[in-house]
Amino acid sequence: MKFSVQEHFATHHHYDLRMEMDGVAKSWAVPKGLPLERGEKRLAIQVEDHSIDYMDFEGEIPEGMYGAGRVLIWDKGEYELLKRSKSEIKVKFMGEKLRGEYILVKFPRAGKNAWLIVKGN
Ligand SMILES: [Mn+2]
Repeated sequence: MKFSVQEHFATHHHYDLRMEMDGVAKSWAVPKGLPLERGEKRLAIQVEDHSIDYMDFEGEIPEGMYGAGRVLIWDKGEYELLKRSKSEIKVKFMGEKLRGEYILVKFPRAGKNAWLIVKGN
């Protein structure tokens, strides 16, 4: 399965993590970017599923359209799904920048679609 992280220069600069799952790209907006140090946590807001094709998109979303601004691929590669439940997704990323285990856990305190992404081993 593949994943990608798009850097998105929208009104609010953020990163979009996308993971191929159930035939779609499950997607999270990560305002501060993905954690790179073990134990580091970042807020990740789950957003609507995207098409798998969109995972490779780079370019300019035109002014006036939702998400207007430049999109760049920040990282991409394969991942391995290690565990998945309603409230926890554990993966192993094999990208250029993201490598090793990452755990997404639901974080309802920060809102209905809020998760934390934590870098594991
Ligand atoms: Mn975005």
